[in-house]
Amino acid sequence: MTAPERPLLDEEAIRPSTADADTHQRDLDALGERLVRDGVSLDDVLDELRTFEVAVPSWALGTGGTRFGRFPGGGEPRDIYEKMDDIAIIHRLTRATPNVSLHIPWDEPDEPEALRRHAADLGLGFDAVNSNTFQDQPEQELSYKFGSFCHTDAAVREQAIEHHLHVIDVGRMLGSESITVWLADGSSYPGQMHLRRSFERTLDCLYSVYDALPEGWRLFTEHKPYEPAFYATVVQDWGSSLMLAQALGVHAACLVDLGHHLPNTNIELVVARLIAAGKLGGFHFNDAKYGDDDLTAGSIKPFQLFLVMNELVDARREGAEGFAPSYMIDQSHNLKDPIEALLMTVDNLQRAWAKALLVDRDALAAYQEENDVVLAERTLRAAYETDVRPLVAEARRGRGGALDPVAAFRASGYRSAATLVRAATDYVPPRSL
Ligand code: LRH
Ligand code: MN
Repeated sequence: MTAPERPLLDEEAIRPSTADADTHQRDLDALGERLVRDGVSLDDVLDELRTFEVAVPSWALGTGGTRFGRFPGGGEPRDIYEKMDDIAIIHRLTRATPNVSLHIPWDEPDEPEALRRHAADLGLGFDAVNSNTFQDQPEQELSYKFGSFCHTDAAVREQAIEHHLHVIDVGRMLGSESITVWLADGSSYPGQMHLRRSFERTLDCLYSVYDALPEGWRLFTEHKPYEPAFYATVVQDWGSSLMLAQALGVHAACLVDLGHHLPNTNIELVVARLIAAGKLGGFHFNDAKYGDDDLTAGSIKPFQLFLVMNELVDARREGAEGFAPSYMIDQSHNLKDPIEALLMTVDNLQRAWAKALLVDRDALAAYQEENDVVLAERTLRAAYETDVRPLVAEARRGRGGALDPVAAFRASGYRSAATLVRAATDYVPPRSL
């Protein structure tokens, strides 16, 4: 397949004006002085900040929608190759998104090897691949209406296992080393499904997938309280996910989607528990006000995002056993330009991570030991209330990225170029949406 003409990013747009560069340097120097006063080395924080990388989901580059409507913008990617082009722009501007998380069959490549080469040309690789037994595909024999791994019909369970083995196969050809299993399986009415048998059948099927994992691969189980099941979801909460990961074995771990928690759930505590169990496999970063809203990470509850990052930096600093989470985004962009939304997301994640790096952990530990509630809280807040924008901008600039990715993207005219190149033919949504 010949790669179609591609919209290019005007490199000039990334270079900051002299005025912007001067302002940035002044802000950075001022913050640097403040950090030195607190005994923090700017360079050490910058080095640690530059280690933060997050994978972009292949399903978030086109306009998302709800059952009520979808309002596509112009110049949207028409296939997985154009999605990779757009993700390369996000990585060019943020220097923090070198990997893509692919959803199958939504973005299944006809030729995995060709896609792997295209990605490599763009400096991109692949993080976890995602299975899909929450929709029936046109050529599919048996329906997942009443579930997949939890289904009472062994033939349906077998079909779902086959799908997961196929997803692993595609992932292996792309160079991925993990699979995320989110199951929509559940019931919407009391009595509809046996609550223990359905879980046992699910675990039984996962054993078959686990046993098929290639060398070095990991399997992530993703919990979710409801939707599309509205009474009981088989993998409803972190406890159910942990039971599965512990039963499966060392190569299984739990994935935390921030939007998959009932209101007022203390998500940072869930993260701390999974770290303690050595079973924190990774994240789907996003934000939510009510349900699984898939909004821009840090846009609704930035303090909660900081508290989650605080648990991660704390575990990382301590060298917690088996701590190697995969950071991935999972969002749906109904209103914002998908690239701009993802640029904002990466910036918000980098900021939350930077603030967590600034927590004076020795002081905090001492106040916690002494049960000095006020000074313990103030120590955490001091880091959260630090304006880390110059730090995050410098981390990007130091790796050739943009000081302000959204502003650079707008100035680049990439979207209007894409609209022309992609011939205004509306984005062909995955057959399922
Ligand atoms: C389920 C979920 C899951 C993906 C899907 C796109 O709500 O979070 O991670 O498969 O969104
Ligand atoms: Mn998710």
